Amino acid sequence: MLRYLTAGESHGRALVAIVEGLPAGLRVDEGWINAQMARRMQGYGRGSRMKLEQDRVEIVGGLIRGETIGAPVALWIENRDWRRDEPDITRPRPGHADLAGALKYGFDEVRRVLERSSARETAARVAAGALCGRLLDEFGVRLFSHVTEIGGEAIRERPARLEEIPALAEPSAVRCADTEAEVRMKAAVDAARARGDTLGGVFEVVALGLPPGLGSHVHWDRRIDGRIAAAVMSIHAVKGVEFGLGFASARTPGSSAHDEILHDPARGFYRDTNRAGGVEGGMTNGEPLVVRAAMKPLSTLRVPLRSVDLRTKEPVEAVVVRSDVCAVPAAGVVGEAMVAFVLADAFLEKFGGDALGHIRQSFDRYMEEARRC
Ligand code: EPS
Repeated sequence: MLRYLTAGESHGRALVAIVEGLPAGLRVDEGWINAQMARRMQGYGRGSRMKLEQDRVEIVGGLIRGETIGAPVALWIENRDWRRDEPDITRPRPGHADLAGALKYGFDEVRRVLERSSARETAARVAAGALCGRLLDEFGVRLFSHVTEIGGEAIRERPARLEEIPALAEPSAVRCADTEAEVRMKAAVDAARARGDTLGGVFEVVALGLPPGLGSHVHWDRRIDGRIAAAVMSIHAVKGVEFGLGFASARTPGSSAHDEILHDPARGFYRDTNRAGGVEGGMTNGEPLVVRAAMKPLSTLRVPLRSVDLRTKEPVEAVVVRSDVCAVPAAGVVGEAMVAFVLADAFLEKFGGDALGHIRQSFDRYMEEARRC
């Protein structure tokens, strides 16, 4: 079983992540992880914190001579904006964890909530997810993400082939593969900033090269789409998750909602469509995994909404702290990390997990059988 924990607060000493369950023999270099960390910091509309931080990972356990040893891998991310003590905050923001967190833990102020509930924590998730992506990369599985909507401005064009998306999306300031939509998205962010508002949007995560049969139909908690949905939904500000056609499948007749099965001796089983988004019956079906997430606009507004002071119970304006105008591009990178974690866990569940060589033998044997089916 693959698992990971994160710890650390937004303005504390550091963020840490521990990933337990990776096989021995996996080559890891900090450069691979730091490249993902840097991608998370980008994005038109990101806040000024990103100018302060470097978000570089230090691997402080679990590697010897650049290879995993089957032991937990410990990651350390310095917070350059480390503040020894910060004033209490008693004016909770609608939309964040502030009020629910204060009620849950019996706080009369929300500093002790927001420090941990901050999206800063996603830096640790990206570091952990990068290790999982490294494992998947060994077996030819490639993950990427792109933005399909910001503030109601949606893409109108998309490349005919999924594989073409990264080359178009990665250089984009909003990580969008449609250059015309990028202009509309950036204008929407500028307009939101000017009126002291924030914007959400939609990002899509794609995994190519997946074997069929990750997850299982036999029990509710083993269905890969349910596990991925939970992981993606756990990302800050995500309010909806869908696969393939997603919610549109509710309005599509069966004759146009499923992917007809074809076979070719060279390719084996394949489909000409992928409305299922790569998952059927709770298992990967060998087609690209396509999952999208709806992200709500960030909760800190320069023109704050109404709130109530936790101590005086007087009507007040919600607190205004440093924040982003839009973080959808960054959330896509976090989405990649969360999907990588679930897929790597399912991969180890199916192909074993002690040493990379053992996994490869099991994987190669299975793929040979699947081709002969
Ligand atoms: C973020 C770090 C945070 C925020 C932002 C994203 O740092 P700070 O609170 O010091 O500015 O900028 O978090 C939020 C917008 C939020 O609502 O939690 C990061 O590292 O991604």
